[in-house]
Amino acid sequence: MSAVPNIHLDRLRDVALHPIGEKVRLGERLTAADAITLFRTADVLGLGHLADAANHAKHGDVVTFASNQHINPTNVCVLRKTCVFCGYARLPKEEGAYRYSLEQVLAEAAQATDSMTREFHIVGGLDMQAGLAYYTTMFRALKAAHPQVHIKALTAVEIAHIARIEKMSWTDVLIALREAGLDTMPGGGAETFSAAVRDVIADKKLGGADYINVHHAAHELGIRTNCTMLYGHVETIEDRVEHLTMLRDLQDVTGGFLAYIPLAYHPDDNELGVTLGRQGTSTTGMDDLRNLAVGRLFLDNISHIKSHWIMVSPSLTQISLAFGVNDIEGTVVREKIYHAVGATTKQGMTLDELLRLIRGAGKQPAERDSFYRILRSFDDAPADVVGAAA
Ligand code: V47
Ligand code: SF4
Repeated sequence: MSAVPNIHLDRLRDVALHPIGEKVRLGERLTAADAITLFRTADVLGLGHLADAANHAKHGDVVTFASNQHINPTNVCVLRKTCVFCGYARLPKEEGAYRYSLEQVLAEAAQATDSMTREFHIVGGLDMQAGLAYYTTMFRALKAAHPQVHIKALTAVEIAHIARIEKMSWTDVLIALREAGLDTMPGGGAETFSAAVRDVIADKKLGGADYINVHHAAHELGIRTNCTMLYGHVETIEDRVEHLTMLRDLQDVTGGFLAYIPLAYHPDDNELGVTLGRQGTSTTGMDDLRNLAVGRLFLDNISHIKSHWIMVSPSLTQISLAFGVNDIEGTVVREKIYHAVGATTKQGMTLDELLRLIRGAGKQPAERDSFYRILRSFDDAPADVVGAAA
């Protein structure tokens, strides 16, 4: 589906949104200045209308999810002291440090045998003891035990880490991982690309340009990836727009990004949250909606905008379905990274809960595979607008 966005200028209270609404209707690309206007406008419902119209023109009322299972094989990370926003990582001998053996990974993955899991989402720390062989062995064993399950694994930062410890190029690491079973890559590790922001929140981490370069190398090999932006910490609106511009520019060249997922910063149990005096104070609902809506409008070349209900809550995710979002994080099963930094949401959602959330927004749920192909639609039941069980 790709129709003309149905924009009603009279629904935009902020007149500064009118020329942007015209551009969206005509399918014209938004400028960085437009994105700044969208981030700053007080007319959040007007912004939502634009993002909803752009989304509806692409995807109609369909909202997708994948039946996935997160596996975080190691929380040991060499950047534990310098990624000050992270509450998940540990030094090797620190209390709470863990690194799964192959048997432990397989035991955790075994839940996929009797469930509807179709994707393993595997990310972890930059562990000196988890080199190329750790992951190739893991992926081969997972594929042998669960041949039907797609492996979405390792952020650009983890790929660069493996390349460094193995003294290999990024491309050679990616080729070896693909041979072992890697299908696609998640979008984590991007944080906010601005060098000034990285100096404060992650000064030793792979830089923004190199995050882009690793994804470029993956796309050139035909490995599709997701992309993210961590927001709600010390970044400015201009930093956000610079970040989105870098993602859009790479997508113009490769077309390799499947989805964009804005990640809301959680301030609990991490050094940055203490420094900023933000413990217990997450991003606001309006800012979460703005990030999703601007992603939909500015990233005109990335089809799928995903809301991560674990980070922003199922309720906000449901509302975001009227703000440009067409995909929501799936069943998950067990999540560690955000629950280490204050997420109070459940560790996973059942199929019935996901269906209820989507139908309650007046949308049509559909299960997708990792390449966003629809596997089954659930459009047989009426919209659950009054909140009865699905
Ligand atoms: O890169 C770490 C983030 C990311 C915090 O591609 C934090 O489908 C908030 O890769 N507050 C890793 N965020 C997670 C990841 C991911 C998640 C969901 C979907 C996809 C996908 C990928 O977690 C890290 C970092 O940006 N993170 N600490 C924190 N305190
Ligand atoms: Fe390590 Fe990633 Fe946490 Fe940084 S965000 S400390 S790289 S696990």
